[in-house]
Amino acid sequence: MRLSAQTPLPASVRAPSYDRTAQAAGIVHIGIGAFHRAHQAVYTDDAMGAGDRDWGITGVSLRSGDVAAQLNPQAGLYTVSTRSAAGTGVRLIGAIQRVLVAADDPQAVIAAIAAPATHIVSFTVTEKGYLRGPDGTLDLAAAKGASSLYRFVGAGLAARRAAKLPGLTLLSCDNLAGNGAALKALMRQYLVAEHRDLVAWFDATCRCPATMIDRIVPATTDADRAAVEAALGARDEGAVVTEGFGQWVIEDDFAGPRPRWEDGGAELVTDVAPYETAKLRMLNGAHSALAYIGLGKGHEFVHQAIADPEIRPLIERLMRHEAAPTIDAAPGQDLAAYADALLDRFANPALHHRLVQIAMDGSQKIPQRWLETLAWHQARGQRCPSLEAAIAAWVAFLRGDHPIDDPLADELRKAVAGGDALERLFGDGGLIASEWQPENAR
Ligand code: CS2
Repeated sequence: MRLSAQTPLPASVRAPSYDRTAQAAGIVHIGIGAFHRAHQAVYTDDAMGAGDRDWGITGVSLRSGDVAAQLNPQAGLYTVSTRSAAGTGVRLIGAIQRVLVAADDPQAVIAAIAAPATHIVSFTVTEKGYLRGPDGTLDLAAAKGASSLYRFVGAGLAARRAAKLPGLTLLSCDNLAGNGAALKALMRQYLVAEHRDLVAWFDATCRCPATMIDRIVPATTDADRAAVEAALGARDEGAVVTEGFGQWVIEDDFAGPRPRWEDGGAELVTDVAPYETAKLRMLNGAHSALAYIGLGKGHEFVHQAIADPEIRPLIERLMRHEAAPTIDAAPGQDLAAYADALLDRFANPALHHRLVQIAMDGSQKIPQRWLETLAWHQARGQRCPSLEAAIAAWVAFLRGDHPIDDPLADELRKAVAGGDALERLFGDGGLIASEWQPENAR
């Protein structure tokens, strides 16, 4: 039997405490993958559970119909399982109302963005979804393509302005450095090219706050769905599995109303940068290093790689001695304690987080995870042995006899074929624009 609003739930499973059918949709979320369902949707469910109203989420997949097929027959309902050594908790989330597939029904997506009840359009489209060229500016040809977020947001904003509706908050929840400013600059570049008449209105009425988003969410497996079915007594095709920990730090700069996400534990601050930089360089930097070094040594999961006595000291050094010194900590932000907590999270034996999941899209992730740290130290005449080992492991991974999941896969394969791989990847005019110059790291 498929999960539905009528499914009798076991007492151990917490369900939404609010009337789902009485909520307007205040949020359109583009990129409705597992991360969003385990993160922002849970904070939004908490806000509505605490009495805030009309923050239902209209999910959008730009291309694939998979999530729509998982969630729509379940009226948007799905479970989040939190797993730790102590056991598993299961909770039913009601914040998502429906899922649209932009490739099948583009007008419905534009109409959702242009709806009067919508105040926020948020994004988890992964690094490559921002369609940046090598210099970080918008790849305009790609942005005009059928599955570009910019097309839908541009058309939705045009419809709002025509209808004299207020502007929107565009909320990037991806692991880009300065994600709010980055989205704003890219969106603006698109509008200048395609909707010039909207630019002044966009500047005056829309906002793009920065966010630091954090929760480890492995891809759901068939075994995970079977475990949820056993616990629930119903089949949940949209189930997601995650850790107990979650963190969301948001720049408090919204165009209009926003959910009381602080009711779910989100932190609203004036400057996200110290949190975002620490997260990208320490957590994500360590993750990518664990992926390439761990795969090179035959490991499959993060918890196995961090338990390897040859890898763990290298990861500790990366976080504590290479990444942490580059970060201007906020008052009260304790980077040593942060590194301790990250090591515990990586070691979580109940979370089967595949290293290959983290290894994908290296060309899009490595600049903000490793290269900024390397450049910081290089400017001070210092080396980073752990990050240099991670770079060597990435090159070895790219040379390996397996498919490379990366938008630059072909170019990367060519770049690493010869003896000057580092130069062709990171040097002047290399594939990956970088302040870090590899000349002394060969
Ligand atoms: C990971 C992230 O796949 C990856 O690249 O490093 O998805 C990571 O799990 C999240 O950013 C944690 O918040």
